[in-house]
Order: sequence, then C-alpha cells, then structure tokens
Amino acid sequence: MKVFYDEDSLLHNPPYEILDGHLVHYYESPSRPQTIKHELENAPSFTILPTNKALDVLKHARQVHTGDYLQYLETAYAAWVADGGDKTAVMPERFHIRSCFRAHRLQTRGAWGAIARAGFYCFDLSCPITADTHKSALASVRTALSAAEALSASSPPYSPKSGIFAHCRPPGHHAGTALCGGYCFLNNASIAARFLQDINPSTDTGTAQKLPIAILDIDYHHGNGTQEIFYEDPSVLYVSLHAQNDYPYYTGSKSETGAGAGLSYTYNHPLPRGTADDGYIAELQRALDEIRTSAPAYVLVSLGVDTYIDDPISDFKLTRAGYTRIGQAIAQLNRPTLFVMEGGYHIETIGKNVRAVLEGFELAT
Ligand code: OKP
Ligand code: ZN
Repeated sequence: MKVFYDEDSLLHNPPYEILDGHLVHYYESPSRPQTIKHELENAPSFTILPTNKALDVLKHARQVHTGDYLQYLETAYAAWVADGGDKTAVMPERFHIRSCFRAHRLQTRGAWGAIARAGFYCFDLSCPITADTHKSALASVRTALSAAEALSASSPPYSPKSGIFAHCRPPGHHAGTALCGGYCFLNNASIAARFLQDINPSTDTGTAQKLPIAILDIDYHHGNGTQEIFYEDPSVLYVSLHAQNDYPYYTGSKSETGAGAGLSYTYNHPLPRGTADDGYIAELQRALDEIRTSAPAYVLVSLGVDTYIDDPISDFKLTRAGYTRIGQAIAQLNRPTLFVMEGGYHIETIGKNVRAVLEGFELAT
C-alpha cells in the first residue's frame, strides 16, 4: 500500500495542553508519526512516498475553511508575539462561546487583539499555536491531498477496492469551517473529499452535480468538525462511530442526522465506554450498510486508533485482532478508499495498530 507522509508534520510540537484540568505534556506529539512511520517502513507491504509540493494546498483548503480563519492560522503566532504574548504558543484565555457552530456567520470586530482572536477561532485548550503550527497543518493537508491525487489516478470513481494511507499529522476531524480544537487545525479528510469532487466532476447526470463521497470516522472521538462542514451537504455522507458522552461532548448524538438538503446524510453511532471488539464490529457493520446504500464513488476513513484498550485518554477496549477485522470489514465496501490518520495516543502500539487496519484491508478477499 502507498503511504504519503511529509516531514514538516513533525515541526508542530507544543510543550503542553490542558487536559481534564491539568497542565500535561502534549499527547498529540511528534513521536506519534515517528512511530507509525517506523512501523510501516519495516513492513514489506508499504511504500512511503513524499507529498506533492506542487499542489496548491491553500486553494483546496479554501473549499472547506473560511479565508479569515486561514489567514488567522497563518498570522496568529506573529500577532500574538507582537502583542507581548508568551513566545511558547498562542493559547486562548476566553472563548467566544457562540462560536461552536458556524462561527463564520458572526461578525469579527476589526479591533480584536491576538488573545481575543485566539478564543474566537478555537473551542478548547488542546490547540496551542506555535511558530511552526501553520507549517505542519499545511503539510498535513498536503499529505491528504497527495494521497487523494494518487488514489484517483490509480482508481477512477466507483472502481473496486484499492487503498492508500494519508499519514497526516496534526489530525483534522475536530477542525470546523472556522475553528480549531481537539489537536486539529485544518480538516484534512474534508479537504481531500472536496479535492476528489473537484478533480472528478460527476458525469452521471450530465449536470454539475458533485461526486458522492462517504467519510467513515472510526476515531474514538466524534468528528464534530467534519460533521459541521458537511451537515447540509448531500454529496458527502458522514458516518461516525465514537464514544457516547465523551469529548467533544456536545455533538455526535443519534438525533443529529443532517439538515436541509443534507438531511439523512449524517449518521452517528455513539457507543458506551468499555466497548470491545465484538460490540464495535457489530456497530461498524451497521455503519457500513449505511455507506453501501449511498453507493459512494470514494470512501474516506478518518482513522483513529485511540479506540485501543491501552489508549491513555480513551475508554474503549479494542485489540490488535480487532483492528485487522475492522480493515477487513471496510474492504467489503469494495471501493477506492483513502485512510486519513486522526488520533491514537498509546505510542508503543500506535504503529502496529494502524498497520493492522491497513493490512486487514489490503489482504482482505
Ligand atoms: C483528538 B482526536 C478529555 C480531554 C480531551 C482533547 C482530545 C482530542 C482528541 N477529557 N482532549 O479525536 O483523537
Ligand atoms: Zn480521537
């Protein structure tokens, strides 16, 4: 399997975050991608490829995020330091609490300083913006786009099973139209979905209709950002399995099913704490049935392995064997599939667990 990876992903390295009220070392650390890369390098079935530097990453990011949010991410650190902020990182102090939904519809006041902006474009305390954050966030998008480009070149829409891994870091599924949070700055999977639609205009009906894409989110946490981005869009089906009543807390209930033209194009599968392999895979089969019914041209998998039994910030009980079965089950969709890396914080096993999913998929018959 082809794996796309960009070394700039390692640059973002905030020293701390606030987790459960404690100042702790940053869980979403560069050792995560280093470990995954090391594991896949030493496995004969993977080829690690550099990203395509010729891609216009910002142009594609603009299909998902607002111009003012993208400009904020680019300028936030310098503006913060110029304002006398701590040189470690931009850290919000107070949140614009109505910004959790469609922040871009609200008016930004021109007079807002760096600290006010920090709380307007962010929803939690896990996203310090360092001098290198913007560079890594763009590298992560470039990784998703490079992988999407390779997938579409080798497998046209609706082709049978083939898979590529976008080894993205930082992750993306919590990032909304104009919000960072949950270690996420830019929504890599969403930007890749739009990219696949843009390079493959649907010819089915002869109209300018968008190609149908499904995003299956199997990270432990609900992908509130991805859900928000496509909530009213019937061309991108969003299906998520995640822990009920855990972070990010306010989204991911079964009753959220989309709105407007996007009604019934969002499906949430909240699962109880302690969910193990069998319970998880039974629910995954229901999620896969929803995806099958929608007959997508491409499947994107937001892949988190923080569902693992030993994950330090999560509460599911999946095992290595469970990850192989998950990969096998996804393969049964029989579609070109882009795996996009999201969470997973047990450093010792993260590489092996990612490998198990991908090999489960690749070797499935
Ligand atoms: C990102 B991804 C829980 C605090 C959680 C942020 C977690 C972000 C997870 N008490 N802090 O979905 O893996
Ligand atoms: Zn997660």
